[in-house]
Amino acid sequence: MAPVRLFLSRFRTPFSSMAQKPLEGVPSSRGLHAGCEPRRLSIEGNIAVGKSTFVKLLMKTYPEWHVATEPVATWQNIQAAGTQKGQTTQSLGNLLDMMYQEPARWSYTFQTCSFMSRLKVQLEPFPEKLLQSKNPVQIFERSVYSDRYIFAKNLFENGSLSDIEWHIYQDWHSFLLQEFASQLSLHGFIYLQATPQICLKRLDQRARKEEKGIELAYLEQLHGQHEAWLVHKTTKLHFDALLNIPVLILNVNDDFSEEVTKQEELIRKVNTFVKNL
Ligand code: UDP
Ligand code: D5M
Ligand code: MG
Repeated sequence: MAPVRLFLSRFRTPFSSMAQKPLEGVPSSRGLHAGCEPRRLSIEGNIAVGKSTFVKLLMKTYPEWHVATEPVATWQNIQAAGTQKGQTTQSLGNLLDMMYQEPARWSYTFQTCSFMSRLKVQLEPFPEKLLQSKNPVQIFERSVYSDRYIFAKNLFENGSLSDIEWHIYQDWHSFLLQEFASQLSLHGFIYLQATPQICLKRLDQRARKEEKGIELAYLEQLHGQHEAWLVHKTTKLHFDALLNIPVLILNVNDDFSEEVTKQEELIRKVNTFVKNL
């Protein structure tokens, strides 16, 4: 429990019909979409709000979409550089755990790692199935933007990143995103919104061992960051391309993991949102 308190110190288908042809009726020429350029969306939301569960629902409903899940397993098992295929891999440690145990020591390192892994995922060439698709859609679980405007910003504000770390972080983050701007563009965000209390309940239920010291106050901070960025739009952003990206806000306080009616309601909203991008 104790180490996570450091984070707080400075603060101050069921849809068989939908699964067949989910985007039927989409006009074939709508701006850049025009049936060829993939629409790229990121699913955003607090820890344990249900992003991975939601992504599974999307995969079931839209098997032709391409989904990139968050590389948590990579962070839990950092491999030594140069480990070749077929050789015994050398694990250097569980960086997710290290960050939660000693935030002031490992938060900056974690940011370099999470950013690099997200950047690589977002830069990967479009998979063949997407190129073949009439209405291609690519989904990411979080993005290089939530890394900065949710986590890194929050870690700075709660004292886990020093002034100099935050400065250096922002410098390379801005530089790299400008360099790769054309390949990183997103067309929409889907924000899964729930109270921090619901997230804590789901976090306890998931019981990921690295997260057992997370307290409600940390989820409240992250909730505030999401609301400021995606709802109230008060977060200062540094990329023009981010300013006008549409945001679909889905309230997921009610359980949707088993509830077919709730799932149908969410998918209907996603369908309308994607059609209009
Ligand atoms: N979960 C739930 N009801 C929901 C959504 C999720 O009980 O409506 C559970 C899910 O089964 C998991 C936990 O909440 O045990 C966290 O969900 P997930 O891993 O999808 O959250 P993420 O961290 O990816 O947002
Ligand atoms: O997020 C996976 C876990 O990783 C969760 O404990 C939050 C943490 N995470 C993800 N990105 C970051 C950054 N950039 N900094 C700090 N912590 C991060 P989940 O919500 O469970 O899918
Ligand atoms: Mg997840």
